Amino acid sequence: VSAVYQELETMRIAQYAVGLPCYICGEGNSRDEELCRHCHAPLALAHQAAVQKVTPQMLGVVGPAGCGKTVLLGMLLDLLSRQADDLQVLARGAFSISLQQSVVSHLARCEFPPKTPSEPDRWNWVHAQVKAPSRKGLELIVPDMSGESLVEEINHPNSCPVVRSFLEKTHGSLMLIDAGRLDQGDNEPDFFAMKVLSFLCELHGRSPQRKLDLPVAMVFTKADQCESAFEDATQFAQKQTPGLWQLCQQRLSKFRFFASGVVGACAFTYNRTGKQVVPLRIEPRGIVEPFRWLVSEMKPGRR
Ligand SMILES: Nc1nc2c(ncn2[C@@H]2O[C@H](COP(=O)(O)OP(=O)(O)O)[C@@H](O)[C@H]2O)c(=O)[nH]1
Ligand SMILES: [Mg+2]
Ligand SMILES: [Zn+2]
Repeated sequence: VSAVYQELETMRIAQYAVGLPCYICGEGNSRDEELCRHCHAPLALAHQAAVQKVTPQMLGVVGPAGCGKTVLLGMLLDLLSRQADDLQVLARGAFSISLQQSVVSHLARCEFPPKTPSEPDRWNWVHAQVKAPSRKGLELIVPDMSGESLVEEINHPNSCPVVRSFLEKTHGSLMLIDAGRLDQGDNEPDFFAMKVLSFLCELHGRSPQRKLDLPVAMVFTKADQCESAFEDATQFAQKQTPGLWQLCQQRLSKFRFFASGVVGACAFTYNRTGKQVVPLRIEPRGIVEPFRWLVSEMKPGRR
């Protein structure tokens, strides 16, 4: 005969009564928890929001695995936290620095950062204050989500609830599209972007007849591999992502195309795990522009 020990449910209910609602999914948590037990978002977000006057807004960074979300986001934060420019970000909480630190330290060693884990409890989240001439007192929450989780949630609703809870609350989105793949004749990035855009419209309760007013910056990443995206991102979109281009016209009222790249040159090495890409020169281009546009388009205090 084996004994079964079971936690008393009433204990949990007692904890909820004095507990902390998660800032992302709204579920109750005990105060000493670090991550939300329902969606794995850091509870520090809720602690910080509770003592702040300004309600933070959510910015979604979406795209399939490997399209360059982690690198772009880390680089963006690094550029904006150092520059004495009119646009600046200030990390709130130590956890908000991890992403930037990981990306920058890997690039400095001529490596790309490792793949983002698909488990939400291992993602990096950023909570930052943004100083911009176009917006006073903007606080942003940005998770570095994994592409796999986004696909999972789109294909199997509620399999990764944090993706849904978060994207429902977004005030703006950065949609990343791999220009390197498009340039090689692969149309998968076009299909993926269309799928994500339709998902965003559904989440924000838009029927096909009504346009979504959420600003979406479409960024062609790895444009260092195809200069034509840098020359004219809009023309590149019309030519290389005709499906997405059409859908944007029909479903969005605020969108713009951009191109970005973080490296000047790459080399390739081969080892046990296969082909490795080695960044040779770090030359960020077009990283800040999409963000600057989004910040100026995001309306204060909506949703
Ligand atoms: N040439 C080039 N390659 C990039 C760039 N950004 C990312 N990559 C490549 O794309 C891979 C995936 O990037 P990552 O940011 O981890 O993608 P994520 O899965 O969307 O977060 C990296 O390991 C690099 O090989 C870029 O700006 N230029
Ligand atoms: Mg990633
Ligand atoms: Zn939660």
